[in-house]
Amino acid sequence: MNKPEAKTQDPIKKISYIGVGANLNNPHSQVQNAISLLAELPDTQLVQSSSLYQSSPMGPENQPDYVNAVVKLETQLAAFSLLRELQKIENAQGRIRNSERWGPRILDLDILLYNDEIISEPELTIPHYGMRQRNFVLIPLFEIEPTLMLPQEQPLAALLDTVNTSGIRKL
Ligand code: A4P
Ligand code: MG
Repeated sequence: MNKPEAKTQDPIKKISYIGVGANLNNPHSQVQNAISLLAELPDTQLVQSSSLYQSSPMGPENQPDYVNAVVKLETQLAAFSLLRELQKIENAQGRIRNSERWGPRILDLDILLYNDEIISEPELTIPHYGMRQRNFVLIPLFEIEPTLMLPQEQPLAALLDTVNTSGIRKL
């Protein structure tokens, strides 16, 4: 009877999609570098990454355009551990947090989805609270996973139909 032991050694892998965004200090390289670092996370494999997209800023208009992408990970990290790993990458790339809502940033890494789990803590909300309304999330996500279903049987393709697809272009 070695089944339980085998399970401990091989915890179930979760699929998680990460939204990557940057609009300061050469955002194109910030995003590329972040994707390389995501590929090196412990107990995690990078399955696929989308193209990079240039998008006009959501929020204050007096800030540079963003570069956005979405990455698909397979991970054995718990959701909160994954969040901490993402924050380490943001900090390593020199992100300085200020209080301006939706203000410019060197790098933003958001957990969009984590399997089909729903988490509603202030520190971690999954699905990400803004993902259903943001073309710079939905378009790259659709590029890599066109048949994706969000929790509660919500098809990604149906969400994409509801957003404005102007102000974003593939790089
Ligand atoms: N947090 C809760 N849920 C999550 C999650 N699912 N993933 C908490 C990551 N973090 C999550 O995040 C603030 C807190 O959210 C964290 O401490 C974490 O515990 P933050 O990264 O420090 O702050 P933030 O990203 O500035 O806040 P916010 O409100 O998440 O910003 P948004 O909504 O991500 O907007 N325009 C374009 N075109 N492209 C962009 O990428 N990004 C923003 C940022 C604004 N405008 C943009 C873009
Ligand atoms: Mg964020």
